[in-house]
Amino acid sequence: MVNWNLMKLSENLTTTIEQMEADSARLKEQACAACAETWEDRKKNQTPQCQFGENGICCRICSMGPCRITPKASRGICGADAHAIAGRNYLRMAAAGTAAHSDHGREIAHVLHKSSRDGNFQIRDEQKLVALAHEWAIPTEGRDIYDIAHEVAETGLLEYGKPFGSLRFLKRATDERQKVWDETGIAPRAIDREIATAMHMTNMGNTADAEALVKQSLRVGMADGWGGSMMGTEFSDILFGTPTARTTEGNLGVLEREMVNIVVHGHDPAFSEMVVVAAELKEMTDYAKSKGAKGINIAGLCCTANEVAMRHGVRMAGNFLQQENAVLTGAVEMMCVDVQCIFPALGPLTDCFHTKFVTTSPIARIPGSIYIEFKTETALDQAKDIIKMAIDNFQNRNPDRIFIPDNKQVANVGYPCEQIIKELDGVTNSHVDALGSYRPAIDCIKAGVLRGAVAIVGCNNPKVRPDYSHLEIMKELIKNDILIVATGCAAQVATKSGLLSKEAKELCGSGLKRVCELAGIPPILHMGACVDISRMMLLATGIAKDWGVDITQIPVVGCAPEWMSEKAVAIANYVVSTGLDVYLGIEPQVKGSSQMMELITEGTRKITGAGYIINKDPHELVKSIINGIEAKRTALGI
Ligand code: XCC
Ligand code: SF4
Repeated sequence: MVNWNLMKLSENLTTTIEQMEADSARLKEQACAACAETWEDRKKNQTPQCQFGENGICCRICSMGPCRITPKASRGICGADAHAIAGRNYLRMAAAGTAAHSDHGREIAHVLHKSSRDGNFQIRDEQKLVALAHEWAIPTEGRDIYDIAHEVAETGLLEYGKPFGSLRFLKRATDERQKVWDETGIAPRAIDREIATAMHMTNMGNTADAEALVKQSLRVGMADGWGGSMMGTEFSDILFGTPTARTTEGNLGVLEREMVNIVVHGHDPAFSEMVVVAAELKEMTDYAKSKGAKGINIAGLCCTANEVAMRHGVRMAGNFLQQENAVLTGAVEMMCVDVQCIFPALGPLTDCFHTKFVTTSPIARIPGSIYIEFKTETALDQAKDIIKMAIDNFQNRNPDRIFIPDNKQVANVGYPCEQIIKELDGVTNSHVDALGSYRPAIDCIKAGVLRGAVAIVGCNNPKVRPDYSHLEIMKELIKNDILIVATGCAAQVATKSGLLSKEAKELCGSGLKRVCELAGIPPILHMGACVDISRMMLLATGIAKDWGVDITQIPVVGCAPEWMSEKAVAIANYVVSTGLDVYLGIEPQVKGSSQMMELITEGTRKITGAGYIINKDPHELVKSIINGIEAKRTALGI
């Protein structure tokens, strides 16, 4: 376990957006000095952006096209109208997002299937494994734990392609939800089946009905949230341990001038876990010292950061739009990536610096990188080789080209459902029966001490002022006694600003502040990576069950202020399917179709009881979130 000398909280409780931007501006000078371009340059070159794409009304599904909808051409050559085209594009985004998350889940399932007592990957959470085996009616009595693990993994893998039935995890939902999913026909079958169906439906000459396309978007999203993502989370916990609360730090200030800096970036924890383990070996630190460094500093980026922070306390260098900044410090010996959210720009960018760029997955092959295909059987040795390569690169730093911003903040991370329940036990002693339930939180909500909870998730996006929307919304919500759970790059914004520290309670309304004090938690609970939004679905389900009301009734909603990835479209669809409203700060690319806009904001309410609320202005958006939560409270009579 990493044991950092954690910094004292800065005088100002939070690192402001202006301070973050000042760091970026200074790093931009580093880029200029190295003749390197960054996303800011490319964004300029892409402006103004194509309005056909922006509005979702360009179709290139067949080679009669591309067809674009204009005032003089209301239909493509085949006759598809704006609604069909925007709807098909939207469904394809949801399907691609589901494919990404679910394939990540599948990779972890394969790692679990290869786990062994004397191999590279072992079982760290036997309890969770056995519980899942029971849930899936897999025998455990008198069996070796690895036999159980392999059967659980195989059963999980079959969820991807089984010919009959719906997904096993759906049974975890409330009875009310299961009924809704069955009756409306959005209960997902095999995961791959839903992705294939989405691709088939959107193939030339198939579905042109926007409502049917939206319905399949919900269904394929469900295959992600209650399928592939949930499996990714469960199996990662079994293999690497269910995260627990721990203290770490975040922002570029975690990079160390005197140490070999290795940044792990991407999503799949199987690989980054190995790098973290290998970096702690004495032979590795000795080797680093022999090369003049004080040691090895592993830092995370994007969701990989969340994964290793929650399980090891590894410090977080930042989120999505900060990936180039990490290289621009001139102090990163190696950027080591697995899958998803990796800028191809890292190839040419690392060429301008001494940084070695290592890709490890056949899913993410990027020109300008050193490709070392990660294999379960040889994982630890490969991790050691990679770390040695980084250490050897330490001497190639250009001391005149190093700038590491000072800014970093303390972050309390690691709040999966299990941990949240544990912390809640501290809130009230009045309930003898409160142990192991969400009832203390429900009581706080009923009493009005907490008004509700918001799950803030997703990326940052140059379509808006990056990180600003996140920050404004987070600050306003906690001020209004609304607890936040966060994942992905949203959680990293909270990290960078200091909002994940326990001292951030000072920025809360009096109710939330009291809850934070009693439970010893920060006002924003870090639940992990993007796949861990499945944890949030279980959290909302648990609250609804303990409350005894429908999930659509509880004052809990989702919010993605700056989303950009197709994965976010899949997520938004399963959150809505689960019965929770989703507040978006970036418009889905369907504006060219009035039907699609109506369907995603209102139409889905008739199917799942929830929908999107979209507003690009963060101050307006947060107002509507608060109003939405208060409306749910009023409807419940609290
Ligand atoms: Fe990627 Fe997951 Fe988005 Fe961040 S938040 S930019 S998807 S790393 Ni999920
Ligand atoms: Fe044009 Fe229809 Fe082909 Fe799309 S499917 S490119 S609208 S002809």
